[in-house]
Amino acid sequence: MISRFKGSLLGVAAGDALGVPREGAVSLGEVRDISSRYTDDTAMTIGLAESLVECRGLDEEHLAMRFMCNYEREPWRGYGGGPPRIFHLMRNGAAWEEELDKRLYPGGSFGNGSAMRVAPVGLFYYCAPVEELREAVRLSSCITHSHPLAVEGAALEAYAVALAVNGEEKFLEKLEKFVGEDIFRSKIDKMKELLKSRPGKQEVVRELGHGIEAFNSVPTAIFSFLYCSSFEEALIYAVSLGGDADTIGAMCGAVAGAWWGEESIPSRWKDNLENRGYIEDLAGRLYQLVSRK
Ligand code: F2R
Ligand code: MG
Ligand code: MG
Repeated sequence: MISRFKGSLLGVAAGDALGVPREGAVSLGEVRDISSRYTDDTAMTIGLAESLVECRGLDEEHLAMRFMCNYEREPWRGYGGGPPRIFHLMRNGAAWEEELDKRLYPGGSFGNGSAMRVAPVGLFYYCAPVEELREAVRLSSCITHSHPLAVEGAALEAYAVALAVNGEEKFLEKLEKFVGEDIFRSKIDKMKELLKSRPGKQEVVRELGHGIEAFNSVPTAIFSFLYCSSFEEALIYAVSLGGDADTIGAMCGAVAGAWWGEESIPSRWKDNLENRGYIEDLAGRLYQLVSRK
């Protein structure tokens, strides 16, 4: 179990760093080695794990402050457009509870920023009732992403991590029962069709998307995990789809690492991962907390 926890958080960092050179790419080329630092995906995942560990559960106020302080310490991590503006508003006195993303986007943000960081919630609630997991995801998302489609994307990703930690054989069936929003349900239907064939990458991108929106990237990351048969293959495949490659890589890595465990991550990747020891330590502390519950 501890290997699955470590695999998931290291998986986020590995997919993120592997995908960085391909972020924004329209071609379908491959990257096989990590040569970059991790970005906002991993930085925010670390913030969420730190807050869960320090508060022994989800405390939105603590989490909002941790996200803001971590951003202020490392603003150069390649954050999306919305979160830095929200953190500036907070620093200038705006209340984090006010769903500040609604000041930036109509109805709030449906970017994938709350799904890319959500793995620690999936780990922490891996054996809790699904409604508890869903509520914790909602609280963690709304600080920066209150749009229902962002919350649903983050919930789907967190649940996928929880199913993977459990080594759930009926993974896709359970995901199908869990999903609430139509756009994600239709992507899961497409995913099932694609898994029956050997689709080209262009077709996968056309059907599932590879964009910055939660609904155009969370299903793609989960598909990449389901389509491949090892951690390494899944991550190389996920980032080869281009588009929001670091984030699709990070979200695929969270699930693949939880499924295949830390040992499945190639050492040539682990050895090159920035802050590997700290990320592993956080995963270990999260595991200790959960195993004492
Ligand atoms: N920002 C990036 N990559 C850009 C390149 C970075 C560069 N390499 C550098 O070094 O600086 N990556 C990161 O951002 C993504 C996560 O973004 P997040 O946190 O969701 O941001 P935001 O601003 O909330 O939403 C992203 C875009 O989604 C569209 N959008 C959201 N809600 C919308 C709405 N209601 N209506 C219309 N559009 C909406 C907008 O285009 C937002 O800009 C990850 O890829 C991460 O890696
Ligand atoms: Mg990023
Ligand atoms: Mg990205």
